[in-house]
Amino acid sequence: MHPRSMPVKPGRLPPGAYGHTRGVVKRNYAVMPPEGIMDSYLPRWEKTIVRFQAAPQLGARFAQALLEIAPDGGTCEAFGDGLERFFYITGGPVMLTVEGTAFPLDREGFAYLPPETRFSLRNDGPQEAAVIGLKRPYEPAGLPVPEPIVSRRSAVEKVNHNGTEGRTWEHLLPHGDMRFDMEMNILSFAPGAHFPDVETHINEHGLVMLEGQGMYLLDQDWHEVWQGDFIWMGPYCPQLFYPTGWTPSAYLLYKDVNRDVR
Ligand code: UGY
Ligand code: MN
Repeated sequence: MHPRSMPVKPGRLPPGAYGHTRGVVKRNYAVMPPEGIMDSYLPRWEKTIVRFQAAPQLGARFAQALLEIAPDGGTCEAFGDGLERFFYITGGPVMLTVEGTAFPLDREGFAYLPPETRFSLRNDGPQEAAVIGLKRPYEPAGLPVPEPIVSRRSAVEKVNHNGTEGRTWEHLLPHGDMRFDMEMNILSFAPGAHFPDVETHINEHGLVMLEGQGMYLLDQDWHEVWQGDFIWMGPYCPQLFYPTGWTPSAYLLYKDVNRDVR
């Protein structure tokens, strides 16, 4: 078969089209298609490929990675590092143990762990599991530290903040609760729905395309993005998304919130 007639995995270039990528890293944003994010291996993560999407080395103030956990792999992570964590399962099942209580989590399950939480995340199943893992230093605000949360996407209400047809938020963490210094939201767009304005804000974002595809304006540049892509948006990066195609689009979005500037 001629290489150009071979089936192409979505997001991949046809064989022979070497040296081309949709990936870009700029001062205040980055677009990373999954196939180009290289593998790391960490001491306390057994049988796990860690694909770092965001890290302080990029300019981000959080770290995010796609964790590909083989059967019988995972972590009993270190504590006492002052980091809060968020996990979102994109391919399960996995077993999350929080302070001695075990929670089986399947695709679209998620968890928030405040700093100093004792936990383990293991793949006890027969297939590879995939988990988006985010960590960052918790910023205290003179309020009680939040409790751990373990839940699933289907338990979260879809809200429409602006009364705009076809555009919804799922707030995976309690919205407006000042104990939290971060939000994790799923934003969904029916074909044709988009935000009215290009937004520019002090907060940064880590974004994973969960469904569909679309065009993202980042700073002055338009980028085509698909399911599986990662985007980092630094503070004050002008941004706008509109979906393309006939199916809904959705992305998981990290945002630092609820804290004053220093
Ligand atoms: O909440 C947000 O900042 C969101 N509207 N940003 C985004 O989707 N890029
Ligand atoms: Mn935004």
